Amino acid sequence: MDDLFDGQPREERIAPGAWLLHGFVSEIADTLLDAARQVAVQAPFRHMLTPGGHRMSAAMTNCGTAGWVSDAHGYRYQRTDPDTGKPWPSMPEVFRQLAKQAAATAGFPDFIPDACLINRYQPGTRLSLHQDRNERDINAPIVSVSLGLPAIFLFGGNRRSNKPQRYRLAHGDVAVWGGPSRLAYHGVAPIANGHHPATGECRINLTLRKAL
Ligand code: MD3
Ligand code: FE
Repeated sequence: MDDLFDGQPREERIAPGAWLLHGFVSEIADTLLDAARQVAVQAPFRHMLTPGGHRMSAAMTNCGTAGWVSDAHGYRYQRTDPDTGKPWPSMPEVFRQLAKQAAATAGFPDFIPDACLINRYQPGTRLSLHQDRNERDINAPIVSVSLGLPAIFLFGGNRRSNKPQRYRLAHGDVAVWGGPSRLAYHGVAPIANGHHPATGECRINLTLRKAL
C-alpha cells in the first residue's frame, strides 16, 4: 500500500492551514476513479436544487456514513440518499486512507472522514464562491482530490469581499483545508473544454469531510 504514494509530490502552502499537494494521488488516480464509479452505480450523480430553487451546476453524489444534500429546505448532511431512501454507499477504504495520509502531511494527524461528496464537472460547470460550514466539527480539515480535466480553483480567504487568488488544480492533485483556512471562501471557475484520458470530458472532485 505504501508504494502507491511514492510519486514526487510538490507541496505548496497557499495560506495558513491550506496546502496543495500536487501529484499526491497520481499513482492511484485510476483506483480512485474506479471506486467513484462504483459509488455512482449505487447512488447516481444528480443535480441538486439550491434552497433558492436553482439547479446546481455540478452533478453530485456521496459515499460514507452521511452525504451532503441540498433542496428547498436548505443544505445539510443526511445518512440516506434522498433519491432512493437507501443509506449512501460505504466509503471506499482507499478514500479513507488517502485522506488520512494527506491530512497528516499537511499537519492534521488522525483525520478520519465520515463523508465524501463527489462532484462531477463538465465543461462550463462552475461553483460560485462559498464556505463549507455544514460540518459539525469545524476543527477537522477537509481533503479534496482533483481528477480528470483541470480546474481553476478560486481561493478567497476569510472575507467574501477579498479578491480570490487563482490556482490550477490538475489530475492527481490533493488539497487540504484546515485550521485558519477551514472557513475560507472558495469556488471553481467554469471548466474549460478538453479531454482527459482518465475521465473523458469531465472533472471529478472528491471532498472528504468529518461531517457528523
Ligand atoms: C477551501 N468543491 O464541494 S475542492 C465543495 O473542486 C467544493 O469541487 C470544489 O468546494 C471542487 O464544497 C473545491 C477544494 C476545497 C474544498 C473545501 C474547502 C477548498 C476548500 C473548504 C474550505 C476552504
Ligand atoms: Fe466547498
